[in-house]
Amino acid sequence: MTGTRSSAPSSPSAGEPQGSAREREIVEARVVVTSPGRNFVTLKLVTRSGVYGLGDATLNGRELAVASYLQDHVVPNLIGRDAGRIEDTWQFLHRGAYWRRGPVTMTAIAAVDVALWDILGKMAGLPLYRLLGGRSREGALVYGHANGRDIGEASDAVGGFLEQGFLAVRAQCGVPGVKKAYGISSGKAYEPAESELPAETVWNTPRYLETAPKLFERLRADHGSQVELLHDVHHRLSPIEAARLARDLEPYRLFWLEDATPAENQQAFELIRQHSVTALAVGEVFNSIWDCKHLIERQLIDYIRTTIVHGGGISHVRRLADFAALYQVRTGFHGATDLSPVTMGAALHFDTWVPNFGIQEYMFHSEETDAVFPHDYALREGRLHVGDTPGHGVDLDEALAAKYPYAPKQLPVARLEDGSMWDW
Ligand code: CS2
Ligand code: MG
Repeated sequence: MTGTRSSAPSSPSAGEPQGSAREREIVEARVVVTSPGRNFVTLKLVTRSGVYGLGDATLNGRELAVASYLQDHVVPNLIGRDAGRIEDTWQFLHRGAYWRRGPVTMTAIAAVDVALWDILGKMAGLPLYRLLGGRSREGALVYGHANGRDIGEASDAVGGFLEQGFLAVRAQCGVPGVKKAYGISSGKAYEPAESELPAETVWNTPRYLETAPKLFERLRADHGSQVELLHDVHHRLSPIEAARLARDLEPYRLFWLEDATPAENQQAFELIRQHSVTALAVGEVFNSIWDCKHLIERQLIDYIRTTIVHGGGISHVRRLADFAALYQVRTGFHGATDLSPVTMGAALHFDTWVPNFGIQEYMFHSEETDAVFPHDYALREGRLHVGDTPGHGVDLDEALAAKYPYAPKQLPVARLEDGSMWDW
């Protein structure tokens, strides 16, 4: 899918300063959908000078909705624009669309924003973190995903991460009587969007509330007090159940308890806070500062998870992070495998700069994905390090990408044992 201006990219004319308005003109925009193991949508913006930028536009299970939003409604507005007007383009796509916010819109805006920051970095010859204000730390602390069908298997999986040098690990385990518990998959790598139509799973809150504290009791007994442990409830509890779990987990000193209850009702977190001092993280499904304004202002959470791709890009997430800093809320960006290496690269530059950094989620992409998106970030001793390639440091091999056609896949759904729909 492409949009072009009749004149193709050409070399800058003699005498024009590097990065002039003419050189910065966007002359081509391509939306690339590829499935190297899983679906990814990428936006490529090309300037007259030939410098290009890449932005991730992947929304798991709704990929083509964002691809169409970009192709049909955004790309025609980009051709002929000055790639250097990052803020104005953001405001144009957000304010100017009239229909604001929402995951599809904000993911599309993020793709444009990140591609423009990438172009700025490449034209300036600077890595993205330097454009943002420079390095605040040497590397970004990351957490890996340890899963097991039962507590013993989950503990072994945590041990495996510690052997690889991880300092922080998220742990999930099967729940007796629950088929296909969240976080546990049949294959080796965890990948929830497994089938063309959503897989049906069955949820049982009482069994889960019994199991989760036992998992963490065992993990502390097996692995000691030094490792940072995290856990994701994946939005399944009511506020009072979430409060009970947060209190029951207190002895095991979690780094965070994530998405303990759905957060559309931001006030719900007041109840959890009244009952426990377990640190709370929320926000991977948010896409705007307005989704978490109350949570942050009232200091109801400790970590905000909204990351670049679903939160309107660097320009918006930077505002969110600055706002969160006023309340000592730190970042803990979403980083599951359904966010492409382009998002991971951009997020890591952000993590390298942002003063109120907490942690970064990191799951290994498949070899096929890594080959389609060559990048220069690297894991060393439990931290991810960005390189000094100008821009965000992640590229797209379009010839290889073309070999992996889109394959429709949706996320699972959950029901209670009586058949009622529940939050997955
Ligand atoms: C999860 C994700 O990483 C997480 O914390 O909540 O695995 C989430 O289920 C997927 O990103 C959904 O696409
Ligand atoms: Mg999560």
